[in-house]
Amino acid sequence: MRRASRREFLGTAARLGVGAATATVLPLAVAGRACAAKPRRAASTSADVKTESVAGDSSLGAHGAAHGLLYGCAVNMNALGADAAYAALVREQCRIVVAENAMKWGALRPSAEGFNFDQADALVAFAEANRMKIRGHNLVWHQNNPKWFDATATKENARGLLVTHIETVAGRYAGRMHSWDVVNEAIDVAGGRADGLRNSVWLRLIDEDYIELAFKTAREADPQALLTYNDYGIEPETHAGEQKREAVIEMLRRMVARRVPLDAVGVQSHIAAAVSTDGNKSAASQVGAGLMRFIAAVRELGLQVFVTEMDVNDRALAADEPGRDAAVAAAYRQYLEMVLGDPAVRLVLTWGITDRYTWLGHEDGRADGKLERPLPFDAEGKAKAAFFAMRGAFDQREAAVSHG
Ligand code: 9MR
Repeated sequence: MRRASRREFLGTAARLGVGAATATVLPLAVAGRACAAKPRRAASTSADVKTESVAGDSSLGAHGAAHGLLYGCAVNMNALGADAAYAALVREQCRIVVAENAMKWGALRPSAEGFNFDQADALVAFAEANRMKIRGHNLVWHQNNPKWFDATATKENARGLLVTHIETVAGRYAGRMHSWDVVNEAIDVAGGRADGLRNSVWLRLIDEDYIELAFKTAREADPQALLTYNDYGIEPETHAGEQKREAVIEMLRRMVARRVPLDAVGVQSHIAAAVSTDGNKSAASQVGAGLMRFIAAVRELGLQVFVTEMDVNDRALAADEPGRDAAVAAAYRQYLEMVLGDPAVRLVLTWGITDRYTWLGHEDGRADGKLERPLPFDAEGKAKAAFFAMRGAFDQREAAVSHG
């Protein structure tokens, strides 16, 4: 393809919502062993790339599949029902979907006795109509439990509540789910327990074997779904990150030793882009060798690794959009090139797909009040530099890894 002139490039970049500054990518500091051997490429280098279609064979889903990866995103069910362009974008890009909220207790359990499957069923129907796989998120969590739960759950009835919930929910979709996050975010080292387990409502009411009970019940309810332990904070190359990785891997080892039915570990991957004023500092939450050691340890336990909730928050960056988009794209590329270097990683989901519906900013957003730009598509549904960075990272996954 003929290289576009700069003028053409700028025009195309503007149409696609990609800033011209994507041509200059911030140098990145972090190099895990897996990516150190690979030639570095800019997050989005060629103007020609920007003129390509992003649909069909050019989508994230198609490029992932060509390299042994499933790509998909978390779906906002209110948007799916109300915004046709959003639904079309999810359909165009994703080979797998997960409900951002619709399969949590808070959505499914209006009362202690009752279930409301309206939104969850709608997602399953959407996915099946479009031949997408479906991930369930989640069966057991310390957050998003309904109000009646706090008033009703006791040490006497907690096991029954947990088992009934899992049997009913996982049982309803049995045979149709790619995977289930059975237990979400059970480790909290700061809580001070020797085993690092979070002092959650489930731990308090049942004790630490709630985890085993949940996985066993899920396996019985849906023997085909890949059962997953999902957590955040595993990524950073910090002391807290290392402590979290150690506590999670120790818990996984105990589970495997006790033959708890477990197939995969979800590394949520909510990372941050950061300012790189000195040319080599603080990009991408300082991810690196610690995370790669963790992934290798999970692989050695015979488990798969899923990137389950990726996004790149831009709240530390100055306001200008091209600069933010370039830094976010660089973080995606660096992170994905690194983790996709390990053959245990089979699945990449972003937590949303367009900036329009990102969860980021609801709590501690940008100080300047501007919308964050953490996802591959902007609020108008145009592919950003992050899209091309992701696709480039998928394409760089080595043949030996993707077919191994
Ligand atoms: O994005 C989700 C947001 O809309 C909900 O209000 C919140 C509480 O249920 O959960 C968010 O999703 C979280 C996910 O379920 C677990 N990992 C962290 C995600 C972001 O907070």
